[in-house]
Amino acid sequence: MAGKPILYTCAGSRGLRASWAAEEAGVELELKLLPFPPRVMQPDYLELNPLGTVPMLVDADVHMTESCAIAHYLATRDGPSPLAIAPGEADYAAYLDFTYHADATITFPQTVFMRFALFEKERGLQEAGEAYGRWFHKRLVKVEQRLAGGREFLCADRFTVADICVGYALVLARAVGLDEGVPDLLKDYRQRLIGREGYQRAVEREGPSPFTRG
Ligand SMILES: N[C@@H](CCC(=O)N[C@@H](CS)C(=O)NCC(=O)O)C(=O)O
Repeated sequence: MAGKPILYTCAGSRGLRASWAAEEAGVELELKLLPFPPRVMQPDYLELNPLGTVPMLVDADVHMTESCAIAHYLATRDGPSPLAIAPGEADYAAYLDFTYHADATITFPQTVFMRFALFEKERGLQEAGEAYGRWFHKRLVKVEQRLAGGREFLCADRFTVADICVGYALVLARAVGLDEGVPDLLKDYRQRLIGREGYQRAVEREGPSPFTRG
């Protein structure tokens, strides 16, 4: 495919799943860093992405707005990659399941926590926000059980996009004050992930962010 894919993102947002996957896969991205939240701070972005959310990937006529899907796309854009698990390979179904699980089930309660317990306290819904924080902790059980038998990574005994997608949620948990309820096993797993050069390059490229500081 001609030209570099363009990633519209805010430093440390869920777009990090995409920029991290690109670093791991060796895909060169053009990074367009927007102020947060772009819907307010950069209203002309709504012409490109009416949702106003980040990340958004533009790759020729490809337009994508889901961080986990973008991470998978970038990992496989230039051909099969060990970062993804192909149909027919062992753990294919688990790979899909954990990749989708990362945002739909784990990051979802984190974002409600952030909105009501941190960013919009004036709405008086702080208690509801805190309840979502506790719900996030409960929802870590599936990843915890998966790793409990001594697995280093979630699927196929190797690092994949599923680890990137779940790993981002654990990075976010630490940054926004949700780390107390994160089991030690998952903190160790996070350490393994963020020690990777691909993660460090992606964070460095995106620059400082309240969503990734430890
Ligand atoms: N499911 C989408 C959610 C995207 C999303 O909500 N991103 C947040 C940043 S992490 C955002 O853009 N928030 C600002 C807003 O909603 O205006 C994904 O995984 O990419």
